[in-house]
Amino acid sequence: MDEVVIKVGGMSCQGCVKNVTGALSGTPGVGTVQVSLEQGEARVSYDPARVSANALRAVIEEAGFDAE
Ligand code: 9UX
Repeated sequence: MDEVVIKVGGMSCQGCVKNVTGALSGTPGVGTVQVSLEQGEARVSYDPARVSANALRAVIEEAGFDAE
């Protein structure tokens, strides 16, 4: 597993955190997901054979937030 920390813009409550977490967790190839409202970032472990860091950014954007 690789790990990436992606800056996430636009999260303003824990509901946003839950939405971002759910979008990432539901993506094939994703392992652990830790999203911090305070830090405004998502720490994601993923299998680089199945998904890329850029694809993870796209997932965050599709959920309605800004990614790095
Ligand atoms: Mo909170 Mo976030 O009510 O999209 S869920 S602002």
